[in-house]
Amino acid sequence: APARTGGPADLAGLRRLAVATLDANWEHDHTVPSRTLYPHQWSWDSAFIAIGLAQVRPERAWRELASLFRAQWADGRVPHIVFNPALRVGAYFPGPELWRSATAEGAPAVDTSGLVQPPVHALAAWLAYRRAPYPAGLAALRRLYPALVAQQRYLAARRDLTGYGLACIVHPWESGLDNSPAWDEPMAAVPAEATVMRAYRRHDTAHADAAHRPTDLDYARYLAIVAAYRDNGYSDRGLANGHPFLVECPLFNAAVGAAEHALAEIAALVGADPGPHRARATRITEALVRRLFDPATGTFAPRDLRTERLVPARTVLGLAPLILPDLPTRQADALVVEARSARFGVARRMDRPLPSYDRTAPDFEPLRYWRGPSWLNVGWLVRRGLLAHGHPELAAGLRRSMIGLVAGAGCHEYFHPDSGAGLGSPAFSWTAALLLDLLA
Ligand code: 9YW
Repeated sequence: APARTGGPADLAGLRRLAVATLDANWEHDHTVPSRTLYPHQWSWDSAFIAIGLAQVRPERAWRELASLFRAQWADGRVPHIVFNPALRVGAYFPGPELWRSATAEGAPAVDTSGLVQPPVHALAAWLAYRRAPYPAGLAALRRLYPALVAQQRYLAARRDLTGYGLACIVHPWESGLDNSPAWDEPMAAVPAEATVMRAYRRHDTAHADAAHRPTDLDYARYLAIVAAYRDNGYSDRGLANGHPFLVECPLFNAAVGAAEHALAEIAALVGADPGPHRARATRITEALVRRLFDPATGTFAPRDLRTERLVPARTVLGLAPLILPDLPTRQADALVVEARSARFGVARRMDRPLPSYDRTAPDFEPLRYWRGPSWLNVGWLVRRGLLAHGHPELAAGLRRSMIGLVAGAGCHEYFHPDSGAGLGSPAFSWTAALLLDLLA
C-alpha cells in the first residue's frame, strides 16, 4: 500500500534510511549498487550515487567519481563495470574472465568491462559541486575535468558512426536499460540460442526472482555481442562492418548533450573555455531532433543503424531528451504530452508510478526489470526535464510519487508500476542517493 508521506518525521526517517543504505554499500573507494546483485563498481550508478553522497558524505562523492575515472581507458572510454579484485571469482556474472580487458589495448591495470554506460558523470560532478559547499570540491572538479572531456571525446570520435553527431551504443547494456522493449527489434537479429546459457552460471537469478530479470535468451544474446566486440579487441574501427548491435539511443545521447552543458559550466569555473562545449551541446540537440524525433508519434525513439529504422516501442528512453535545456519547444511540448498520456501517467497527482515502458502496450510486463517497473533514476531525469521546460507542478507530482515509492517499500532497485511494491535488489544505492537529492 502506498505509504503516507510528507510529515517532517517521515521525511527525516527516509533520509536516515537512505544514508544508512549508502553507508552499508560503501566499499573502500566506491559504492556497490547492491551487495548481493552488483558487488563491483558500475559507471552510471557511481554518477547518481555521487549526487546523493554530495549531500551527506561529500568527501566520498568525489572519491566515488575519482575511483571510476581511474579505470578510464587510454582512448577515453569509461568502463561500465570496474571489478573489485578482492572479490572471489564468480561473485558476478559475467566477470573479468569473460571480459578479458587485460588483453585489450589501452585498458587500465584493473579489470573492467569494455562497454560504456550513459555519460551522466559531468552532470553529476556539476550537481555534486553545486549542491553542497565542500572546501575540496573545486579542486576535485578541476582534477576531474580533463577526464570528463576525454570521456566525451571518445564518444564523439569513436562512436559517431553516421557522422550526424550522435554516439551509437554497441550493446543493450550500454543503454543502462538492458532488456527494454526498445531493444527487442535490434536484438532479434542477434544470432543466439537460450541453450547457450547452460554453459554458464547466471548469478543474478540466485538473488532476484527470475521472473523479474532478463531471460536466458536475452543473456545468450548479450554474451554473443560481448564476444564479437571483445574478439575485436574492443576496437570501434570496423563496427559498421557487421557488429551485431548498433543503435542510436535517445537517453544515451541526451546524456551526452547534458554532459556538454555541464562541462560548459565546469569549464567556466576551472578557467577553461566553455565555448566549444556549448557549440557541441547545440549540435547534439540538433542531431537528436533530426535523427531520433518521430513526428508521427511525438516522441523520441532509438534508431537501429543496421536497418536505419526507428524502433516502434514507446519506452521511457524517449522522454529523456527533456533534460536538454535547449530542446526546441515543439519537441519539449510533444514529450510533455507523451509523459502525461495514459502510457506514462505523469500528473500533478499521480495515481501510479512512472513506468519504464508504455503501460498500455500489450507486452507491458509490470514485474520484469526494464519492461514495465518504475525506476528512480529515469524518474529523476524526467523530473529534471520537466523543471527545465517550465512544468514545476508536473515535476512536483513526479517527485511526490517517487518519494512515496521509497516510503512504501524502502530503497529497492525498482518498483511495481501499479502497487509500488519493491522489486529486484533491496538496499539499492542509486535509489537511496537520488532520494536524498529529491529531499534536499
Ligand atoms: C545487470 C547496476 C546495473 C545498472 C544497469 C542495470 C543493471 C547489470 O544493473 O545491469 O546485471 O543486469 O540494468 O542500468 O547500471 O545497478
